[in-house]
Amino acid sequence: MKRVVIHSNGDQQLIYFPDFFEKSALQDLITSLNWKNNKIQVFGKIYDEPRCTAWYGEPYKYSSIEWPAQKLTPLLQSIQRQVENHAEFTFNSVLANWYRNGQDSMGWHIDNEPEMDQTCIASVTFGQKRKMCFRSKKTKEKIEIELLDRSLLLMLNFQSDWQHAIPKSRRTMTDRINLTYRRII
Ligand SMILES: O=C(O)CCC(=O)C(=O)O
Ligand SMILES: [Mn+2]
Repeated sequence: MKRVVIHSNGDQQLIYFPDFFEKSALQDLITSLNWKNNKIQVFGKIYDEPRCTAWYGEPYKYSSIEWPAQKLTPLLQSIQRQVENHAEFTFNSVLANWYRNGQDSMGWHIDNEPEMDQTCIASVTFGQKRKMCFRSKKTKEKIEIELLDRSLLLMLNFQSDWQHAIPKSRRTMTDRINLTYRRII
């Protein structure tokens, strides 16, 4: 299997597998997950979050959104097992993100909530390829990668200095589903 080291600095690593899954699970995930388009508050104003999301696993809270415990679906469990075999790490939760078009996006952030194990976050892509951007707060270094259909990106100890984002695009784009497997402690 093709394995690309995008960034490596001690135990801080970004490892990309462009062709990780044989088959795309895009349509099955669109139809089987419990999608929500949440409202978010930015500087006191309420907006629709620019994507749909679904959380499975341990109960979890981020920004103003509270997710109750919800058992992973059989499809989410089967994808998790394939990822765990490669990552040599076990996960107990997954955030699913559905970008419906080029206007759906995710702003700059770090997945550094205290209850999240930051050793390994595994990010799976099905569907439309999208650009993912990283920037280091310390060195101002930037990394851009194109996340392809059926790919896996492992972020190892990558949540302290580096922020990441999925920018909007003016190109015509169709559905992309991202699954980020995490371990909540
Ligand atoms: O859609 C992606 O690839 C990134 C998702 C992400 O950063 C997150 O869910 O925290
Ligand atoms: Mn993230």
